[in-house]
Amino acid sequence: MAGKLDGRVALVTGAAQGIGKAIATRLAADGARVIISDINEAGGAAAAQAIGGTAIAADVSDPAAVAALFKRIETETGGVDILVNNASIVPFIAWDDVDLDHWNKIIAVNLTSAFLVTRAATDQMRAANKGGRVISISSNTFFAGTPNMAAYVAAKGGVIGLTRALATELGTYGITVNAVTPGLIESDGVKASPHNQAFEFVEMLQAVKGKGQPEHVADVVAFLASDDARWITGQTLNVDAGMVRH
Ligand code: NAD
Ligand code: 4PL
Repeated sequence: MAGKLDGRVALVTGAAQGIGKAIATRLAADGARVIISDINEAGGAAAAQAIGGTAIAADVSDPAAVAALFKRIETETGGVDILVNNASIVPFIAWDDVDLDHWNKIIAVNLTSAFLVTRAATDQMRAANKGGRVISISSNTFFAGTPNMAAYVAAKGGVIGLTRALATELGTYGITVNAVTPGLIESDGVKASPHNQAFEFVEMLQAVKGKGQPEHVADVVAFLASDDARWITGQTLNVDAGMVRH
């Protein structure tokens, strides 16, 4: 059956588990050739095998690792068409414990990584001269000002800023650049963290009730990756069952 993403090469960072894995699964179901890149080499390999994709392990906050990743993508696929910036550390840390080491680490993994990977991906897209899609996973904590994640919220705001700026500079090459802001999602990472205790409170604020699932985000990312979304760029699509309005 013809898929909406047939013939497209999609890179999803941090896709060994959680929301990234659901995005990789959905893009593969739509026909894309999916590359999973995660710092967790074994987890990335298992996730890729499950969807008939390719795993290329990389720490996306490391410039040398990102350069090596894109060299391999170039030789193995001819270049990426769809980039999903998803890799992240999702901290739960009180402001009193936020020191410079924590700040630098969170900014590196949640914001600088998006710069490094988008830098390389958009160079590759323009060299191939066939347009492309950049979709970055931000967070509705940027709108809500959620506590216990100050550096994370700052980084996620940075991702929205990068999205807005790049849309203008890359639109002329047929590349759209958008962000998605999920609310609380029951991912592998969240299940293993104190955020797992917040579902009751968050559900109270949601217009539509229920526990956010990775697939709720993956379905929206698949839309933004598709031709149906060709007239959408520079936007931030909020995916949180109506918890916040922006
Ligand atoms: P998760 O912790 O379940 O998975 C994150 C993945 O990123 C892991 O596989 C991890 O190994 C990988 N990763 C971490 N550091 C990396 C690095 N330096 N290089 C490469 N890979 C790295 O997280 P999740 O909840 O699925 O979150 C996915 C995305 O969704 C993140 O961008 C997160 O900020 C965002 N988000 C999550 C929620 C939520 O409630 N779960 C809400 C809003 C936004
Ligand atoms: C509403 O991005 O969006 C907790 C943890 N609660 O990471 C998030 C909400 C978390 C969120 C997030």
